[in-house]
Amino acid sequence: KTAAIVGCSFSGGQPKLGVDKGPIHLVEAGLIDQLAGLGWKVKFDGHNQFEDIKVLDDPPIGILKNPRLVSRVNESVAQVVEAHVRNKELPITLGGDHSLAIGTISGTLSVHPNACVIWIDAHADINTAESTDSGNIHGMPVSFLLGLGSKIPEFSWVKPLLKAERLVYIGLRDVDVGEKRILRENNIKAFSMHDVDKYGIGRVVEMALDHVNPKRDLPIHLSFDVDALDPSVAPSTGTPVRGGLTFREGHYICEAVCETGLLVALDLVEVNPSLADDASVEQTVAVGCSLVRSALGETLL
Ligand code: DIR
Ligand code: MN
Ligand code: MN
Ligand code: MN
Repeated sequence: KTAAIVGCSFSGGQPKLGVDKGPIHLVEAGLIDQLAGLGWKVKFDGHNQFEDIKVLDDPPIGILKNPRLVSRVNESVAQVVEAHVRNKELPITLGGDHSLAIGTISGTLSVHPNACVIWIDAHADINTAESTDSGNIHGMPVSFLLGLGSKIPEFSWVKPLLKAERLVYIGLRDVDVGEKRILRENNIKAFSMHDVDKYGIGRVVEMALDHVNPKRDLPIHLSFDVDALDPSVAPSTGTPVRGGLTFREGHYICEAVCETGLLVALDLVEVNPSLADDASVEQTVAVGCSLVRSALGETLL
Protein backbone atom coordinates (compact mmCIF):
# COMPACT_ATOMS: atom_id res chain seq x y z
CA LYS A 1 0.00 0.00 0.00
CA THR A 2 1.84 3.05 -1.26
CA ALA A 3 0.30 6.48 -1.77
CA ALA A 4 1.99 9.37 -3.54
CA ILE A 5 1.11 12.94 -2.67
CA VAL A 6 1.10 15.10 -5.81
CA GLY A 7 1.03 18.65 -4.45
CA CYS A 8 -0.13 20.98 -7.21
CA SER A 9 0.32 24.64 -6.40
CA PHE A 10 -1.74 25.86 -9.29
CA SER A 11 -4.43 28.51 -9.65
CA GLY A 12 -4.41 29.28 -13.39
CA GLY A 13 -7.78 27.65 -14.07
CA GLN A 14 -9.64 30.37 -12.18
CA PRO A 15 -9.02 33.98 -11.14
CA LYS A 16 -8.78 33.86 -7.33
CA LEU A 17 -5.30 33.84 -5.84
CA GLY A 18 -4.58 31.51 -2.96
CA VAL A 19 -5.92 28.18 -4.20
CA ASP A 20 -2.32 27.37 -5.15
CA LYS A 21 -1.55 27.38 -1.39
CA GLY A 22 -4.07 24.59 -0.70
CA PRO A 23 -1.65 21.66 -0.93
CA ILE A 24 0.91 23.35 1.34
CA HIS A 25 -1.71 23.77 4.06
CA LEU A 26 -2.98 20.20 3.70
CA VAL A 27 0.53 18.77 4.06
CA GLU A 28 1.41 21.12 6.92
CA ALA A 29 -1.73 19.99 8.73
CA GLY A 30 -0.12 16.55 8.95
CA LEU A 31 -1.76 14.65 6.11
CA ILE A 32 1.31 12.51 5.42
CA ASP A 33 1.64 11.29 9.01
CA GLN A 34 -2.11 10.72 9.16
CA LEU A 35 -1.98 8.43 6.13
CA ALA A 36 1.10 6.67 7.48
CA GLY A 37 -0.94 6.08 10.63
CA LEU A 38 -3.48 4.20 8.50
CA GLY A 39 -0.76 1.82 7.36
CA TRP A 40 0.17 3.48 4.07
CA LYS A 41 3.68 4.07 2.85
CA VAL A 42 3.51 7.69 1.71
CA LYS A 43 5.76 9.18 -0.95
CA PHE A 44 6.03 12.94 -1.23
CA ASP A 45 8.41 14.52 -3.68
CA GLY A 46 7.70 18.08 -2.59
CA HIS A 47 5.12 20.45 -3.93
CA ASN A 48 5.00 20.70 -7.67
CA GLN A 49 5.43 24.40 -8.23
CA PHE A 50 5.76 23.90 -11.98
CA GLU A 51 8.79 26.16 -11.73
CA ASP A 52 10.13 25.14 -15.09
CA ILE A 53 6.83 25.84 -16.77
CA LYS A 54 6.95 29.42 -17.86
CA VAL A 55 4.56 30.80 -20.39
CA LEU A 56 5.71 34.29 -21.21
CA ASP A 57 2.85 35.24 -23.44
CA ASP A 58 -0.50 33.62 -22.78
CA PRO A 59 -3.29 35.73 -24.24
CA PRO A 60 -6.83 34.35 -24.09
CA ILE A 61 -7.97 31.91 -26.77
CA GLY A 62 -11.54 32.97 -27.41
CA ILE A 63 -12.37 33.85 -23.82
CA LEU A 64 -10.37 30.99 -22.26
CA LYS A 65 -7.95 32.38 -19.70
CA ASN A 66 -4.32 31.22 -19.33
CA PRO A 67 -4.86 28.44 -21.87
CA ARG A 68 -1.20 27.63 -22.59
CA LEU A 69 -0.25 27.62 -18.91
CA VAL A 70 -3.19 25.40 -17.95
CA SER A 71 -2.34 23.05 -20.80
CA ARG A 72 1.36 22.72 -20.02
CA VAL A 73 0.88 22.31 -16.26
CA ASN A 74 -1.69 19.61 -16.88
CA GLU A 75 0.53 17.83 -19.35
CA SER A 76 3.14 17.63 -16.60
CA VAL A 77 0.56 16.53 -13.99
CA ALA A 78 -0.65 13.81 -16.36
CA GLN A 79 2.87 12.40 -16.63
CA VAL A 80 3.38 12.39 -12.86
CA VAL A 81 0.02 10.75 -12.15
CA GLU A 82 0.47 8.22 -14.94
CA ALA A 83 3.86 7.16 -13.56
CA HIS A 84 2.45 6.60 -10.07
CA VAL A 85 -0.56 4.65 -11.33
CA ARG A 86 1.69 2.52 -13.52
CA ASN A 87 3.81 1.83 -10.43
CA LYS A 88 0.69 0.70 -8.57
CA GLU A 89 0.98 3.69 -6.25
CA LEU A 90 -2.15 5.67 -5.39
CA PRO A 91 -1.66 9.27 -6.51
CA ILE A 92 -3.37 11.79 -4.25
CA THR A 93 -3.41 15.06 -6.17
CA LEU A 94 -3.86 18.06 -3.89
CA GLY A 95 -5.04 21.22 -5.62
CA GLY A 96 -5.00 23.74 -6.73
CA ASP A 97 -8.01 24.41 -8.89
CA HIS A 98 -10.06 21.72 -10.62
CA SER A 99 -8.56 22.32 -14.07
CA LEU A 100 -5.89 19.94 -12.71
CA ALA A 101 -8.27 17.05 -13.36
CA ILE A 102 -7.49 17.38 -17.06
CA GLY A 103 -4.05 16.09 -16.13
CA THR A 104 -4.90 13.68 -13.33
CA ILE A 105 -7.66 11.86 -15.20
CA SER A 106 -5.62 11.76 -18.41
CA GLY A 107 -2.87 10.12 -16.37
CA THR A 108 -5.19 7.54 -14.84
CA LEU A 109 -6.93 6.68 -18.13
CA SER A 110 -3.68 6.23 -20.01
CA VAL A 111 -2.91 3.31 -17.67
CA HIS A 112 -6.49 2.10 -17.06
CA PRO A 113 -8.58 2.99 -20.15
CA ASN A 114 -11.58 1.28 -18.54
CA ALA A 115 -11.44 3.33 -15.32
CA CYS A 116 -14.57 5.19 -14.24
CA VAL A 117 -14.64 8.72 -12.83
CA ILE A 118 -16.72 9.76 -9.81
CA TRP A 119 -16.87 13.56 -9.76
CA ILE A 120 -17.97 15.17 -6.47
CA ASP A 121 -18.75 18.86 -6.95
CA ALA A 122 -21.32 21.64 -6.68
CA HIS A 123 -20.51 22.30 -10.34
CA ALA A 124 -20.42 20.08 -13.42
CA ASP A 125 -17.16 21.58 -14.76
CA ILE A 126 -18.28 20.52 -18.24
CA ASN A 127 -18.41 23.81 -20.15
CA THR A 128 -16.89 23.78 -23.61
CA ALA A 129 -15.02 26.57 -25.36
CA GLU A 130 -18.40 27.49 -26.85
CA SER A 131 -20.57 27.29 -23.72
CA THR A 132 -18.33 28.88 -21.07
CA ASP A 133 -19.41 32.29 -19.79
CA SER A 134 -16.45 32.78 -17.45
CA GLY A 135 -13.57 31.56 -19.60
CA ASN A 136 -12.22 29.88 -16.43
CA ILE A 137 -10.85 26.50 -17.40
CA HIS A 138 -11.61 24.97 -13.97
CA GLY A 139 -15.22 25.04 -15.20
CA MET A 140 -14.29 22.97 -18.28
CA PRO A 141 -12.04 19.95 -17.52
CA VAL A 142 -14.72 17.31 -18.07
CA SER A 143 -15.53 18.49 -21.60
CA PHE A 144 -11.84 18.28 -22.51
CA LEU A 145 -11.62 14.71 -21.20
CA LEU A 146 -14.77 13.68 -23.08
CA GLY A 147 -13.64 15.42 -26.28
CA LEU A 148 -16.65 17.75 -26.44
CA GLY A 149 -16.64 21.18 -28.04
CA SER A 150 -14.27 22.66 -30.56
CA LYS A 151 -10.72 21.37 -30.38
CA ILE A 152 -8.14 23.82 -29.12
CA PRO A 153 -4.74 23.11 -30.70
CA GLU A 154 -2.92 24.07 -27.48
CA PHE A 155 -4.64 21.13 -25.76
CA SER A 156 -4.02 18.61 -28.53
CA TRP A 157 -2.11 16.33 -26.10
CA VAL A 158 -5.39 15.68 -24.21
CA LYS A 159 -6.86 12.49 -25.60
CA PRO A 160 -10.64 12.07 -25.29
CA LEU A 161 -10.18 8.89 -23.25
CA LEU A 162 -13.21 9.33 -21.00
CA LYS A 163 -16.50 7.83 -22.13
CA ALA A 164 -19.73 9.49 -21.01
CA GLU A 165 -21.04 6.24 -19.53
CA ARG A 166 -17.97 5.89 -17.29
CA LEU A 167 -18.61 9.27 -15.62
CA VAL A 168 -20.97 10.06 -12.74
CA TYR A 169 -21.50 13.18 -10.63
CA ILE A 170 -22.67 13.63 -7.05
CA GLY A 171 -23.48 16.91 -5.30
CA LEU A 172 -24.40 19.19 -8.22
CA ARG A 173 -26.42 22.34 -7.52
CA ASP A 174 -24.89 25.14 -9.60
CA VAL A 175 -24.95 24.01 -13.21
CA ASP A 176 -24.98 26.50 -16.11
CA VAL A 177 -27.78 26.33 -18.71
CA GLY A 178 -25.32 25.25 -21.40
CA GLU A 179 -23.92 22.57 -19.10
CA LYS A 180 -27.40 21.17 -18.43
CA ARG A 181 -27.84 20.75 -22.16
CA ILE A 182 -24.44 19.04 -22.50
CA LEU A 183 -25.28 16.64 -19.66
CA ARG A 184 -28.62 15.81 -21.27
CA GLU A 185 -27.34 15.44 -24.82
CA ASN A 186 -24.55 13.14 -23.74
CA ASN A 187 -26.69 11.08 -21.39
CA ILE A 188 -24.40 11.75 -18.46
CA LYS A 189 -25.54 10.44 -15.11
CA ALA A 190 -25.63 13.07 -12.39
CA PHE A 191 -26.97 12.98 -8.84
CA SER A 192 -27.75 16.51 -7.71
CA MET A 193 -28.39 17.61 -4.13
CA HIS A 194 -32.07 17.00 -4.92
CA ASP A 195 -31.26 13.32 -5.32
CA VAL A 196 -29.20 13.29 -2.13
CA ASP A 197 -32.22 14.77 -0.29
CA LYS A 198 -34.62 12.33 -1.92
CA TYR A 199 -32.74 9.04 -1.64
CA GLY A 200 -30.10 9.66 1.01
CA ILE A 201 -26.39 9.46 0.38
CA GLY A 202 -26.23 5.67 0.83
CA ARG A 203 -28.61 4.98 -2.04
CA VAL A 204 -27.08 7.70 -4.20
CA VAL A 205 -23.57 6.24 -3.95
CA GLU A 206 -24.93 2.76 -4.66
CA MET A 207 -26.83 4.02 -7.73
CA ALA A 208 -23.78 5.98 -8.89
CA LEU A 209 -21.59 2.87 -8.65
CA ASP A 210 -24.26 0.74 -10.32
CA HIS A 211 -24.17 3.14 -13.26
CA VAL A 212 -20.40 3.49 -13.85
CA ASN A 213 -19.20 0.26 -12.31
CA PRO A 214 -22.07 -2.27 -12.38
CA LYS A 215 -19.91 -5.33 -11.76
CA ARG A 216 -17.66 -3.50 -9.30
CA ASP A 217 -14.62 -4.55 -11.30
CA LEU A 218 -13.40 -1.30 -12.89
CA PRO A 219 -10.72 1.00 -11.44
CA ILE A 220 -12.10 4.20 -9.89
CA HIS A 221 -10.74 7.75 -10.14
CA LEU A 222 -12.38 9.90 -7.46
CA SER A 223 -12.21 13.65 -8.14
CA PHE A 224 -13.41 15.58 -5.10
CA ASP A 225 -13.96 19.36 -5.25
CA VAL A 226 -14.36 20.62 -1.65
CA ASP A 227 -17.06 23.02 -2.82
CA ALA A 228 -19.32 19.96 -3.06
CA LEU A 229 -19.52 20.27 0.71
CA ASP A 230 -21.81 22.85 2.21
CA PRO A 231 -20.04 26.19 2.83
CA SER A 232 -20.71 25.71 6.55
CA VAL A 233 -18.50 22.62 6.36
CA ALA A 234 -15.85 23.82 3.88
CA PRO A 235 -15.96 27.63 3.75
CA SER A 236 -12.49 28.31 2.28
CA THR A 237 -13.09 27.71 -1.39
CA GLY A 238 -13.39 29.93 -4.44
CA THR A 239 -16.97 29.32 -5.50
CA PRO A 240 -19.02 28.24 -2.46
CA VAL A 241 -22.66 27.32 -3.12
CA ARG A 242 -25.16 26.87 -0.31
CA GLY A 243 -27.15 23.68 0.07
CA GLY A 244 -24.22 21.28 -0.19
CA LEU A 245 -23.16 17.93 1.22
CA THR A 246 -22.95 17.60 4.98
CA PHE A 247 -19.71 16.58 6.69
CA ARG A 248 -20.93 13.00 6.95
CA GLU A 249 -22.30 12.81 3.39
CA GLY A 250 -18.92 13.88 2.03
CA HIS A 251 -17.08 11.37 4.17
CA TYR A 252 -19.59 8.62 3.39
CA ILE A 253 -18.77 8.94 -0.33
CA CYS A 254 -15.05 8.52 0.38
CA GLU A 255 -15.64 5.59 2.73
CA ALA A 256 -17.92 3.82 0.26
CA VAL A 257 -15.45 4.26 -2.61
CA CYS A 258 -12.68 2.95 -0.36
CA GLU A 259 -14.78 -0.11 0.51
CA THR A 260 -14.95 -1.10 -3.16
CA GLY A 261 -11.20 -1.67 -3.09
CA LEU A 262 -11.08 -0.18 -6.60
CA LEU A 263 -9.70 3.31 -5.99
CA VAL A 264 -6.64 3.99 -8.18
CA ALA A 265 -6.42 7.81 -8.02
CA LEU A 266 -7.79 10.62 -5.89
CA ASP A 267 -8.02 14.40 -6.39
CA LEU A 268 -8.82 16.82 -3.56
CA VAL A 269 -9.09 20.28 -5.05
CA GLU A 270 -10.23 23.90 -4.62
CA VAL A 271 -9.09 24.38 -1.02
CA ASN A 272 -8.26 28.09 -0.91
CA PRO A 273 -6.61 29.13 2.37
CA SER A 274 -6.68 32.81 1.38
CA LEU A 275 -10.45 32.98 1.51
CA ALA A 276 -12.24 33.40 4.85
CA ASP A 277 -10.93 33.81 8.40
CA ASP A 278 -8.27 31.67 10.11
CA ALA A 279 -10.76 29.40 11.86
CA SER A 280 -12.59 28.72 8.58
CA VAL A 281 -9.32 27.96 6.82
CA GLU A 282 -8.30 25.55 9.57
CA GLN A 283 -11.70 23.88 9.42
CA THR A 284 -11.57 23.49 5.62
CA VAL A 285 -8.02 22.11 5.66
CA ALA A 286 -8.95 19.66 8.43
CA VAL A 287 -11.98 18.47 6.45
CA GLY A 288 -9.81 18.04 3.36
CA CYS A 289 -7.39 15.85 5.31
CA SER A 290 -10.18 13.76 6.80
CA LEU A 291 -11.82 13.19 3.39
CA VAL A 292 -8.51 11.82 2.12
CA ARG A 293 -8.16 9.61 5.21
CA SER A 294 -11.66 8.23 4.65
CA ALA A 295 -10.84 7.44 1.03
CA LEU A 296 -7.71 5.63 2.23
CA GLY A 297 -9.42 3.44 4.76
CA GLU A 298 -10.08 5.33 7.96
CA THR A 299 -13.21 3.91 9.55
CA LEU A 300 -15.35 5.12 12.42
CA LEU A 301 -15.10 1.86 14.37
C1 DIR B 1 -19.05 28.11 -13.82
C2 DIR B 1 -18.53 27.95 -12.40
N1 DIR B 1 -19.85 26.97 -14.21
C3 DIR B 1 -17.89 28.29 -14.82
N2 DIR B 1 -17.73 26.81 -12.28
C4 DIR B 1 -17.01 26.49 -11.20
O1 DIR B 1 -17.08 29.17 -14.58
O2 DIR B 1 -17.84 27.58 -15.80
N3 DIR B 1 -16.37 25.41 -11.15
N4 DIR B 1 -16.95 27.28 -10.17
O3 DIR B 1 -15.71 24.93 -10.12
MN1 MN C 1 -14.85 21.51 -9.61
MN1 MN D 1 -16.92 23.25 -7.85
MN1 MN E 1 -14.96 25.91 -8.51
